[in-house]
Amino acid sequence: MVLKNNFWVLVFVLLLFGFAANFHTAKGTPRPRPRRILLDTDVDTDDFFALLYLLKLNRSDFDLEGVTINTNAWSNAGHAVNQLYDILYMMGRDDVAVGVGGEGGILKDGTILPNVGGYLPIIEQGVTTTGGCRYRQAIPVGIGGRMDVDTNFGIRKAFLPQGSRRYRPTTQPTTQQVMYDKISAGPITVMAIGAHTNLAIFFMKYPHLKKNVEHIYVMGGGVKSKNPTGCCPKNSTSCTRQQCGDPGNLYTAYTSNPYAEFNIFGDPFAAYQVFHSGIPITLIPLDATNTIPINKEFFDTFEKTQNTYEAQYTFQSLKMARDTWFGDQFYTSYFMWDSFTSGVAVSIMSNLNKKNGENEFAEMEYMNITVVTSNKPYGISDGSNPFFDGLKVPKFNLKRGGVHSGHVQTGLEDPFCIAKNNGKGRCKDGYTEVVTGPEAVRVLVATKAKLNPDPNSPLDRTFYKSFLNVLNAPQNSGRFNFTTQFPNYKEVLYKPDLKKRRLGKPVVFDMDMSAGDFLALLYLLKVPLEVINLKAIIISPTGWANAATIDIVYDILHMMGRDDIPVGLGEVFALNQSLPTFSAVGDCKYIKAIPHGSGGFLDSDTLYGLARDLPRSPRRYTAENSIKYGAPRDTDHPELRQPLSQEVWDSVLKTLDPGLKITVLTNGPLTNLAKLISSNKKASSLIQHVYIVGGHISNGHMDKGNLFSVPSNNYAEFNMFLDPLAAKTVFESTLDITLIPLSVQRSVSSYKKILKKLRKTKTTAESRFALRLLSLLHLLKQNHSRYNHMDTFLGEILGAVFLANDHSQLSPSLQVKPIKVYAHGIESKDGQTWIDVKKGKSVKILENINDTVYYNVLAKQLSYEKQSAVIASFDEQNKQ
Ligand SMILES: [Ca+2]
Ligand SMILES: [Ca+2]
Repeated sequence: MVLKNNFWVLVFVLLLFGFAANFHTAKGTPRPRPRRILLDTDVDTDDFFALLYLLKLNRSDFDLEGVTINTNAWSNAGHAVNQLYDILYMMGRDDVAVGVGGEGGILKDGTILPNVGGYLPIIEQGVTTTGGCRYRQAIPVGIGGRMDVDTNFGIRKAFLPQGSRRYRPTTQPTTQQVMYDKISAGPITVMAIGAHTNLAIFFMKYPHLKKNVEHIYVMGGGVKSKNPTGCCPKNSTSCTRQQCGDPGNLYTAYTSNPYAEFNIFGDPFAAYQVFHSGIPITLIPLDATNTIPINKEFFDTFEKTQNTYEAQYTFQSLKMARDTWFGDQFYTSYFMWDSFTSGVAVSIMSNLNKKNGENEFAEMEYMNITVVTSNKPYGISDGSNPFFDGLKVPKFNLKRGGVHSGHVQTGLEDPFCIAKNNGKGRCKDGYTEVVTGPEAVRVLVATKAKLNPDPNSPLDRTFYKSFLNVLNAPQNSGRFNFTTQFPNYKEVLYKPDLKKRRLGKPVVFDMDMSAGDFLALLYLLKVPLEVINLKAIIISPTGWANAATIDIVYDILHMMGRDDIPVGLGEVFALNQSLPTFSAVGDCKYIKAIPHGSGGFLDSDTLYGLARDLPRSPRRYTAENSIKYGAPRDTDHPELRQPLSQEVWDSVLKTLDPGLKITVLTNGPLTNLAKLISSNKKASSLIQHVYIVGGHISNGHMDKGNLFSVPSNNYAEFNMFLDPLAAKTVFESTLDITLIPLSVQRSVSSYKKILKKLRKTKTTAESRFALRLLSLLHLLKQNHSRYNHMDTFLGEILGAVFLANDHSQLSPSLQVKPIKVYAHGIESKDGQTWIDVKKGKSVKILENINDTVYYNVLAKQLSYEKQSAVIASFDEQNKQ
C-alpha cells in the first residue's frame, strides 16, 4: 500500500512538474527563480532612467539586488550615492544594497588589496584614492557636466524624498563588498552602464567568482557606428564638422580620439578585462543607441503621460537636459543609452528560449571584437604607460610587446594622438574594435533599435513605448516625492531686516567648502551684524569639494536665516588649467592631490554625512539659465539661475556704500580673487584688506607643509598648491594682505580643547551642529589613518575668528615680511611660499595667538543666543 501510495504521489508530482514546465514553456520562459541583477552605474541622468525601469519590473521575474557606483565618470561619489539612496527610498526599495568607494589600492607589484574604491582607472590606481585623471578629464567638470549630474540640474533636491539611508563615513558599504556579497551568493546578471573599473577589479581579485556571473550587459563602445551629431548641413560654409561620422562620442576629445565612447574610455584596461573575462557579454554600443534619440515625438508623448513620481522625475530631468542643451540638436543628439540597454537586457532575459539574443527592442548580431587599451607600435617605452615604464616586471605580468604595451593616451591633446600631417585624431584607446585572431572575443552586439510596427503610433521605436508604459505603470511605483513626503515643508526665504541696523564692515567670504570652511561660515554668521556685514559668499570649487556642494552653503544660510546673502559659483579650474580650445574640460594637475575617498571629496561633498541633517533651503544650485547670460535659450525659470562668482563680486562692488571698502577672507585656493583683480582693475582699490588662510613659511627643513598626498612637495600648503598661479597673482598685487599660515593654524587645531569648551558652554542649534561635526572629525582622526589630516580643517577656522575680533583680546603677534609664491608648474615646488627680501611682497603674517582665548572666543560666539538659527535641522523644518 505504502508503495502504491507513493507511486501515485510520484505520478502526481511528475504530472504537476510536467504541467508547470509546459505552462512556462508555453509562455516563453521557464523561470524557477527571479533573475538576480547587479547594476554598476556612474549615476548620470540616463543611468537612473535605466535604474527606474529595472525597479518597475515584476520582482518575481527580475530582482535588482545591488547597485554599485562607478566613481570615475560622470558623477562624484558623495552626490551620486545620496541621490541613489533617495531614488531607492522613493521606490520603496531600501532593501537594495548600495556600494560606493573603498580605501583599498593596488600595490606596485600588481597585488590588488580588498576594497579598491574605483575612483581611478586601473592604470592610475596606487595605494590611495588620489591619482591622475588621464581619461576622466574628457568629462566636463562644471555646469553642463558633473555639476549638473551631481545635482540632477537642481531637480534632485526639489523632487526626491529623503529616507534614512545616506552616506556615513566608515560604515558605508564599499563597492567591492557589495559586489562580493551579491556575486558570491549565486548566479547573477550584471549590467554595466558606466566605466568598467569596479567590475574589472572584482574579476582580477576574485577570478573564481566569475562563474557566478551568468551574463554581463554592457552599454558602451562604438563598433561600426558613425556618430550622427556634429555634422554640417550641405553647402554650409560657416559650420565646422565635429564628431560627424566618428565611431566614438568623445565630444571633448574627438580631435585626439575619434574612436572611443565615454564608458569604455573611462577605463579601457578595465573594459578589456571585462570583455576578456570569459563571461558571456551582450554589448549595446553607440551603433544601437544612435538609432534611438529622444526625438520630439517621444518627448511630447512623454510630456502628456506622467502618471507616477518616477515618470515625473524622469521627464523633468529630460526636459532640463533639453532646455539647457548647448546646441539646437537635442532631439538628434541626446540618446537613450543606459535606459535602452536596460530594456534590451530585460527583453533578452525574458526570451531566453529564442536564439541569438532575439528581443523586442534591438536587432542583434554576433561580432568579434576587443577593447583597445594602447596604441601601436606595441612594446615601446615613451613614458605614457605606467604598466610597463620603469618596471622590471610589467604590472599584472602583462606581456611586453603585447596589446597593452603601446602608447597609452595621456590627455585630451596628447600630441601622439594627433597625426602630424592632417591633424586628425588617431588614438584608439577605448575603441571596441572588430578584430580577428587570438584577441577577438565573440560578443552579441545590438546594432539598431527596432521600429514600432504600428504605423499610427507617434512612437516609432518599440522601446519608446515600453519605456513610457513601464515608467507609468501603477505597479511598483514611487510612494511619494519631496512635497508629498513633507507636506509641512515651506518654501520660504528668511532674511533679517537690515534697514534699521548699523552694519559693520562689509565682508566677502571666499571658500572651497572644506569642513572647516563651513564652521568658519557659521562663525561669521554669529558675529554681530554691527561688527561684520557678510555681503556675499564666493565658492571656489578648485579645492576640497565639488561644485555641487554649493547646496550645503545655501542650507547653512537658510538655517541661520540669511537667505539674503548671495552665493557666487567660481571657476571649476585653477588658472590656466582648463583646455584653451575647450574650456569645459581640463587636466587635474593640482586638484588630483585631494583624495577622492575618505577624508577627501566623498566626505566634503556630504559634509561627513551630516549635510542631510541641515534644513533644506529653497535656494539651491539649478541649471535654470537665460539668454541674457549666454545660454542658448531661456529655461522655464531663468530668474533662478545660479550666479557666478564674478557677477556676485561685481554686484557687491557696485552696491557698496560710498566710502566703504570690502574686507575679504579666503579659506581656499585663490582662484576667484586672482580672477577678480586681473579682470577688474578697480577691484583692488575697493578692497580694504584680504585675510588669506593658507600658505606655509617653513622654518627649516623639518618644518613641512601639509601636502600629504604629494610626497615630492614638502613645503607647500594646500590652498596655495591647488592654484599656485592664482596665489602668485594675488601675492604680486597691490592688495593689503594678512596671511594666516599653517604654523599659526596648527597652534589652534586641538580637537580636545575646542570640544571641551563647546561641551561646557550653553548650546544653540549651530553650536550643537559644530560640536557634532568636530566630534566626528576628531573620532575619525583617532581611528582611521585616512583621516590623519583632520587638524587642517580645524585650523582653518582661525581666519574668521581673527578677522572678526578685537585683536587685543587674542594677543596676536604679527610680523611684516616679504613673501613670494612659487608657480612655475613644477609639482615638487608649486605653491611654496618663502621670504624674499629683494623681490617679495610685504605681507602681514599672523605668527602667534593666545590659543586659550581663541578656543573660548570660538565656543562662546557659536553659543551666543543672538543671530541664532531660525530652523535647527531638517527634522525640525518638517515637523507639524
Ligand atoms: Ca552611465
Ligand atoms: Ca578651505
